[in-house]
Amino acid sequence: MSKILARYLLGLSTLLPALGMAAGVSIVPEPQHLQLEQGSYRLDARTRVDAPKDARSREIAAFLREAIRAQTGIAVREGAAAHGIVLKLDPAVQGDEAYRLAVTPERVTISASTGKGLFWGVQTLRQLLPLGKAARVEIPAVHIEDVPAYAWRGVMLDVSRHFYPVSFVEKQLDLLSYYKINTFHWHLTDDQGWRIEIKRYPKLTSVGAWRTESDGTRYGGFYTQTQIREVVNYARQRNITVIPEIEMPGHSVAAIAAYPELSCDKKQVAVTTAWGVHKNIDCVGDEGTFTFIENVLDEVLPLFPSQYVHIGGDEVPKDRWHDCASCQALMHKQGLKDEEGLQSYFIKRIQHWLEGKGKTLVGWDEILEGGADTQAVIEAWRGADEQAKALANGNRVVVAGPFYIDHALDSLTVKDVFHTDIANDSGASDAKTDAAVFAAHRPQLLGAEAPLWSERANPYNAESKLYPRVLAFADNLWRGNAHDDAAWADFQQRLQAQYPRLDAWQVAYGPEDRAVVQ
Ligand code: TNX
Repeated sequence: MSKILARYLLGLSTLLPALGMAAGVSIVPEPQHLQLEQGSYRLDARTRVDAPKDARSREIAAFLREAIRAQTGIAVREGAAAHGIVLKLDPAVQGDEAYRLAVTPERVTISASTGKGLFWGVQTLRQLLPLGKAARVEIPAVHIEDVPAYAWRGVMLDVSRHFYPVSFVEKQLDLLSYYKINTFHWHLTDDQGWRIEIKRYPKLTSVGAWRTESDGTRYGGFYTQTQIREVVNYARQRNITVIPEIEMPGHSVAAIAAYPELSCDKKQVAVTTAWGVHKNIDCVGDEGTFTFIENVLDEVLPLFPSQYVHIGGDEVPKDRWHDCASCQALMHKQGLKDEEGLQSYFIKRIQHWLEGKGKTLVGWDEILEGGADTQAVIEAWRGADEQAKALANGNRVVVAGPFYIDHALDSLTVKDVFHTDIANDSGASDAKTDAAVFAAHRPQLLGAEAPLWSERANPYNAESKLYPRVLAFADNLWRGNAHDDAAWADFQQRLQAQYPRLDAWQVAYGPEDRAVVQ
């Protein structure tokens, strides 16, 4: 018996008695309502997939047909059939990402009011398909009504500290989408490398994308605009929005290495190989800095249809602004109290420019320093106090702090990720006050992101950090309120049943697959 098959059977044998479920019904993230019915639907070469005529529905139907072929070997064709799979746009299924999936012995029906819902219904159906090639397969009869608790379910990848090829990124998009993650935050620039082609500033990639390591080797890489478009489209097909992050005014050494005039002292520097926080930042006192950033963003925006644009804003040491005459002059002219005021001025200026282009700014929680405009979305990474501060200020919030999957597997366990309740954080310095703020501002909480920073991650070990924690993260955010021990026990069972699927895709997941199933 193959290792894959053995593990699959093991997964099922532990699953069945515990949940009283039919073979193969084990879904991550767990649907909000799942009812097992009698019998099963037989999928074979006679099966047809019927979809509405609009472009997105047809694209989703084609995706489903290809997924069935890849997983079972069965080639199902397009078209209506008495005994078929039907995708239906139905306004009665309420919720932007909501869907209904009904599998009966006669047919399979996926209904949703949007293409997003239809697509998630397809992803759930894929999890109901058994693994392995066969001329026909049985899909257990079920009735599922499903909708996510949080609208923003993201994973961030830092491609600056280490570079990841397009093939790696696309494989992750396949996996993230399979678990209904809908946001891919692409951290494209940082001190150690600029990774996106900007035609007007060719040195950003000819210089800024490369660094000389301590052993003398040249390390780097970047994505061309054509590649970026390809990835964004690949993600779109899979229900994932790509949010670009262009870091400013800090974490910009690679940009400064390419164009030293961006810095306050205008000195030539090299792309750094040192991790951490660097004092050499974009110069706020120089108008040329804003011209540069706007020109860069003018090329970035058309590549990303996303409503949101992330501008970083984290870890901005103010030393250089303190020592810079034009920065100090600007500070006095604007009537700003200190350098934090300058940071707030900088961020607000970029924000208003982005708003003029119809976009919404996202920044790390440091953009609250010196005062943030309430229209900005705050990504809270430093803890519950910052999360509370952002909520109380009136901003919408995405929580990242508890989900740093670059951290070691024993310091952030699968269980930690599963148990964290972003709407009721207990890690605050003044937990009581924060709890009240959290409760009062619940609608401003958009969701969360799991960031994979890459100082210690690279294409060879990243999957061991991402999986299986991303599955716990996806389950957490989709369900929203299942954090107790019974939910954890149930998740562990469902997780076991996912390993054969991850094996089939050759995912090099982390060692937590050895977790004991109680
Ligand atoms: C802090 S989180 C950073 C990153 C690092 C990370 C390492 C954040 C907004 N900034 O630049 O990669 O710590 O864990």
